[in-house]
Amino acid sequence: MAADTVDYSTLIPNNVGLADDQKLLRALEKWYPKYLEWWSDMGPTGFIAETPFQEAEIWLRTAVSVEKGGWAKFDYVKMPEYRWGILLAPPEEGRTIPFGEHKGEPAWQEVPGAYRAMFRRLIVIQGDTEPASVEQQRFLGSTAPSFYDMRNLFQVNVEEGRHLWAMVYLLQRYFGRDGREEAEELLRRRSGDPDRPRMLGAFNEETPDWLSFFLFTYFTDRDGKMQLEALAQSGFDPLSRTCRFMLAEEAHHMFVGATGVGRIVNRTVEAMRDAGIDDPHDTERIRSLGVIDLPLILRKLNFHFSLTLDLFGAEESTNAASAFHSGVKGRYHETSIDDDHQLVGSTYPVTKHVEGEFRTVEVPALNALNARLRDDYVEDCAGGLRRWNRYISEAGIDFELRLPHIAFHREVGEFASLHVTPEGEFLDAATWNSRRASYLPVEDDKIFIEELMQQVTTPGEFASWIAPPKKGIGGKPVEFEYVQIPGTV
Ligand code: BYC
Ligand code: FE
Ligand code: FE
Repeated sequence: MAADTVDYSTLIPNNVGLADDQKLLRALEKWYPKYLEWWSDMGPTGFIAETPFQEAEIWLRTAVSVEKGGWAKFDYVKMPEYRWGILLAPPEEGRTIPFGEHKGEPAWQEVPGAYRAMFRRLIVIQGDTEPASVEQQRFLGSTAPSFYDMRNLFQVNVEEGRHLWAMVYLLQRYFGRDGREEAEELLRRRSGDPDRPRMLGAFNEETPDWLSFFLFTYFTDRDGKMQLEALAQSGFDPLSRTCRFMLAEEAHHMFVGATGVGRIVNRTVEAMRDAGIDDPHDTERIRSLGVIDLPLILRKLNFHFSLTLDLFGAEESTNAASAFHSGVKGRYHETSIDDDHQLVGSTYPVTKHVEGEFRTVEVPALNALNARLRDDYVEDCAGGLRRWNRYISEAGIDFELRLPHIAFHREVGEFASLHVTPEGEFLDAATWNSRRASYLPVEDDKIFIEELMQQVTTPGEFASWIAPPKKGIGGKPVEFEYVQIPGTV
């Protein structure tokens, strides 16, 4: 079968020839019911009170091909019946390893023994984040601002589920018994559970409301994009192809975040203008309009951005150096970088703190790969902010959404436990803490948002705090019934 056609004849749609690999097929079919059990325990829940919400029909896209353009098909689907498939981007003929000490050698079709532990760890970490995000978002349906948004949430959720499948395929196909055990563990850990937490910090935090959800998909899914781009460079070809296909889905997740925050900002400035309010800090009056004040959006942004920076690991890392040197994990846009792709003996500028100030220090480039990917990430974040700020300035309001300094509110790496303001000023702990409420969301903000966010389930209608999107999705208009509740049709 051609690599770009997907086989739907097996329980698990795939373009990896599962039908011809009975052992693997059996392992995956054994894992499937456990996955479904996890989905029903930890997936979207309670989004329609008093009805069997698992029966709701959602207008979802399913990947049916791996060709660029036209890879997805839209239809009504009950989420538990979603066809989670195993899809790899088509192989690149004659692909060679693009970086590291094996640069120029043919890409590996099997895992080299010497790098097995490294690959296994990175694949498990990648796999762990996917179900974690579904767990974090599981209660959001019950406060969805519209059916359009609820559908987008569920689209993100089923695709994060598929991303878990993608990693589980690699584990079961290439890592034998260890891989099968890891695949089970991926279903056992739980976001925020003190006894068996998810592996990375940000994935144990709550995503309690829709502003958080949109900031998460804008900032944290974008870490996903950067990490997948780096893994897509890998010398291990099946990993590379898997990640390349995941990136096609990832783009929609960030679209949901970028447009979601943009629509919130839009609605706020529109309501302020209509009420004749110029001062973005006139909190009480702005909130009484049923919209979210811009300073609160900024505090939430500060939180999600700083938490996501921690996901890049320590600025200087020997793990990252080994992964690159061995051909396991590359850089963002590796093949378009103009250098020797080996980095032995070259340096990279890293911001560090030295005696209460920031200094740029040249460090060995191999050790600075986490810092470099983070720098690329920060640059990639800028586009959305430019657009959001344009909405604000066009409404004649004097306010700017800005990314906080990279050292603000960090728990991993060079800046962990420092007390730095969003503007990058060093403070002592007491002063920083006394000003915390102007940097990060506080209890009062949480209560306000919680009260504000009430579910809206009339097709085409939107909650007071968010503007409708410019257009609908999957070929349908904004007022389309993206979610059909059983018993109502
Ligand atoms: N929390 O040498 P270092 C996504 C640990 S998001 C807790 O700097 P390294 C998605 C680290 O594990 C993308 N622990 O580490 C988004 C290490 O521990 P051990 C997910 C942390 O390996 C939204 C120690 O600290 N994919 O897909 O260079 C929705 C030393 O650190 C954290 C990946 O991350 C943390 N934040 O860098 C759904 C790709 N940071 O092993 C999905 C795979 C570090 O010494 N992972 N530690 O005990 C990696 O590439 C790397 O593991 C990391 C860390 C970049 C995460
Ligand atoms: Fe993902
Ligand atoms: Fe994602």
